[in-house]
Formats: sequence, structure tokens, C-alpha cells
Amino acid sequence: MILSKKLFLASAVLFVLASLSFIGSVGASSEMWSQTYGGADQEVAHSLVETSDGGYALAGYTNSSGAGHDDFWLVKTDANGNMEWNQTYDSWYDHANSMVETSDGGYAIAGSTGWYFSGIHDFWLVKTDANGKMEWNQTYGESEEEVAYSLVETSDGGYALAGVTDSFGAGNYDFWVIKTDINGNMEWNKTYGGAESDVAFSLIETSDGGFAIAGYTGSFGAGDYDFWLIKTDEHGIIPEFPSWTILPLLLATTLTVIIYRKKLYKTQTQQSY
Ligand SMILES: [Ca+2]
Ligand SMILES: [Ca+2]
Ligand SMILES: [Ca+2]
Ligand SMILES: [Ca+2]
Repeated sequence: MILSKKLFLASAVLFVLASLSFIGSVGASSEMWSQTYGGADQEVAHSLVETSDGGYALAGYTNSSGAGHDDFWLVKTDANGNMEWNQTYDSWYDHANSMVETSDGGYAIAGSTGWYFSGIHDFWLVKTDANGKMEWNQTYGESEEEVAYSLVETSDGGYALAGVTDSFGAGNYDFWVIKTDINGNMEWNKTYGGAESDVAFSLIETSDGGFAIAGYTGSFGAGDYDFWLIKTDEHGIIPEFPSWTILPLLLATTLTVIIYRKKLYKTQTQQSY
């Protein structure tokens, strides 16, 4: 009798625990969902942010909507992934690779625009308002391949983009970093690389106001491609041993040698008496 009572109690406890874990799992599953966005042709998302209103923004390209020939595609959803609006941006063949929600509540989207075949793209930067309406756009590049893979809004309100260039630098693809003002006007640009292929995929503004850029290098490292991380100052310059320190160091060394030799001569002269 006592045993069956204990069994009953144990079963009751187990039942309550099982029920609680079931309720818990139902609660957790309600947080999970999936959504698709697109038409009959190709849509590819390359960048995602959680927006300040608790929703999401996705950027990539679409072939189904817009002007055709691949357009930048920005999709804004609510917290459950329900599309609130979407916008396409067309220049030519346009692939968005990186997107940020900007401090004014809008969006900045970076990628490439150009002919379908690789080799003659340029960086393309599109700035929109909070509803995805284009405010301005800028292209950067020359006759060879340029593709932007990474974008940040900088602390001064401008933008920094990183990617690859074949028009400038040491040849055979180099890191290319562009710093712009708040309207996308280029303030400076820098290339980093050697004779082989060097491609930047990610850029951050560092806490000291400089930049760190990562990608792969075929020019340096242990062979084939290696991770490559570059740290620069706020102007994209890699700090080196400052050249102005060389002359004072040389003068100080020369003076020391002269004084030492004079002392030595004096000692030798005194000893000769
Ligand atoms: Ca599709
Ligand atoms: Ca297009
Ligand atoms: Ca180009
Ligand atoms: Ca190179």
C-alpha cells in the first residue's frame, strides 16, 4: 500500500515535470519561424541586421523584381519576419554585399555594379531613408574589377567600404578601402597588397578611431592564401617607424662617439706624460 502510494506520487511528479517541459518547449518553438522572400527568378541575401524597431532588414539581389539584370534588393520585416516593405535599386548588374542601418534610421547598402561578366564592376554605395527610398548613390572605381564586400558607418557620420580593386595597387587584386563623408563623397582611398591576389571581405572601425580590415592574401604569408589582417589609423595609413626620428638618433649617436673618442684621447695624452 505504502509502496503504491510512493509510486503514485513519483508518477505525479514525473507527469508535472513532463508537462512543464512540454509547455517550455511550446514556448520556445513559438520564437522560431522561417520566411522566404522572392519571385520565380534568383534572389540571394548577403547581409542582415536587426533593426532598431525590433524587426530585420536583409540586403542582396533580386532577378524577379525591379528593373532587371540583377538589382540591389532591400527587404524590411517586422519582428516575426513578415515583410513590411521592399525596395529595388538599379544601375546595371547590381549585387549588394553589405548593409547597415544608419544613425538617421535609414540604410546604407554597398556592393558592386557593372556588366554581367566579372572584371568591369565598380563599388556601388546606395543610401536610403527609413522607408528604403533612395536618397543618393555613388560609384567608385576605374576600368578594371572593383567589388565592395564590407561597409560601416563611421563615427564621424561618413562611411568606410572595403573590397577588392584590380585598377589600382600592386596588381592582381588588392585590398581597396574607401572613406567617404556623410554624402558618399570620397575623402581618401587606399590599396594594400602585393603581386598576387589580395581580397578584403570585412572591415571594422576600431575603438581608437582607426580601421581593421580582413581578407585573404596570396602575396604574403605561408603559401597559397593566408588570412590577412591589417590595422590602420583613421586615414588608412599603416603606422611605421616615423622617419623624422632617424636624423635626431643619428646626430645623438655621432655626438656620443665624438665625446667618447675625445675623452679617450685626453686619457691617453695624460698617460703619456
Ligand atoms: Ca526566387
Ligand atoms: Ca540592375
Ligand atoms: Ca571598375
Ligand atoms: Ca595583389
